[in-house]
Amino acid sequence: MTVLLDPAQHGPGRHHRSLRAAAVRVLLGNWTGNATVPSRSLYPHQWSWDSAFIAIGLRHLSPRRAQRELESLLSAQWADGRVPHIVFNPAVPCGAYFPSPDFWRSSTAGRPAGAPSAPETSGIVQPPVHALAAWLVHRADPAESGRRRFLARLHPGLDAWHRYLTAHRDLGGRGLAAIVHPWEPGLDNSPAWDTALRRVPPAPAGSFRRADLDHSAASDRPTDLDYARYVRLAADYRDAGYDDARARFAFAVEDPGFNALLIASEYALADIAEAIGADPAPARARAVRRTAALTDRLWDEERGIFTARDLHDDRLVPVRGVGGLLPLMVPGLPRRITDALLRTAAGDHFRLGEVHMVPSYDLTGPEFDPSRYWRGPSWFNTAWLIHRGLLACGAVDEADRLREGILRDAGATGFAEYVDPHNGAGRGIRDFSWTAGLALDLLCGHPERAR
Ligand code: 9WN
Repeated sequence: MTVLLDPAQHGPGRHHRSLRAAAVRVLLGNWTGNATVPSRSLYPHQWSWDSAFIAIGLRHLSPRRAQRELESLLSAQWADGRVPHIVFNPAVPCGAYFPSPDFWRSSTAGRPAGAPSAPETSGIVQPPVHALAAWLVHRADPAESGRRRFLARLHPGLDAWHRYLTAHRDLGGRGLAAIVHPWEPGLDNSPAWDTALRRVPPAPAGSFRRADLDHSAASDRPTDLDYARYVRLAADYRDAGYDDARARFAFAVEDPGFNALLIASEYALADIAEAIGADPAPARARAVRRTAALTDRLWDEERGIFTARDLHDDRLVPVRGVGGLLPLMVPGLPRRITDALLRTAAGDHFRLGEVHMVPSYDLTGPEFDPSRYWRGPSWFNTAWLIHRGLLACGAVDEADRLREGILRDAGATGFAEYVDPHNGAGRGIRDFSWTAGLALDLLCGHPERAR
């Protein structure tokens, strides 16, 4: 049963205690014995960046379980280094989620690219937040981590993952990782992908059946036309054997959010390397090079935000999305850029501090919709990332206000998937795992905040 909490009735101290208990209940309820599903109904398998955020929350509950969350994800890693965006649970009926394992066919179509023979997985990826998560999990209990040789065991896989993105996904040849499907940045139907997606011929209507609408309101989800294009892109990649050199990508975009998270994770990977006595220099060098490429390629001076670059015409996409604020987390950006980002966050397009959390898309943009998925609603994971970014930039008051807002919205909506930025009404499904995990993390404080 979803529990709704109102701080006005309980007072902040009691509210936080009840919120903590409720968040723990969600995480325990969504644990499958090996990993955590984002949602028992809508997303009944393991998702890549969800598991990273969930582990960040689980570390306060059980560092051991947080380690297993990441270990189980990496045990499905492909031999070419990619970490698939979904790891399917064979015990769940095939039709429970679409696209299902028999659509992706990883163990056969993906075999030449190094997919494991089991479990079945998808063939695309999601943002590489895993090294950051692994480092935070380690820091929660270094003794337990050391006993289980957690970092030493995870390091080769994380390193291979970053090398895959560097070697296979630099489709523009300028030092940034490209996404080849709107599901890859995790911000699936952001208006930032609209122009690139319009070039993709949709899969025929009736050639697939959406399972998402069994669990969520159609007005909160992507349209059928978007879905038909997602299906076409994934099927084309599959039919090219998920081979990045062979595939002809109808959709290829350099996304600032994806690359900012990769940079943050490269620094975490360097910390991990140092902790286990390996060489931190390669990861650090990659982070520095990628930061320069991010600024050269994706900084939009006129808009005061990072924007995506469409590799089909090599032009910046003139859309302000929350992914463009995520570089606030990137160490070493010029102060002039972080100051401009802070102004943009506080200005009319995102109204940080005035609306609920951080809208996924420009509040004044022509496509803004307060309910539909990534086209306006505020999400908890991007708010958590921006909270870290604000702290890193020294905007402590703004960070503290955002933290309080995240906790209020999480409790008031029963850990909704996302919320209407204007009135905080919950949208999508409830008891969503990363909402619970990241709320728990903010409630427990950051052991690394002192760094
Ligand atoms: C497709 C699991 C995932 C998140 C994504 C979010 C949504 C899937 C879907 O759910 O995407 O990957 O079916 O809509 O957009 O960020 O990882 O929670």
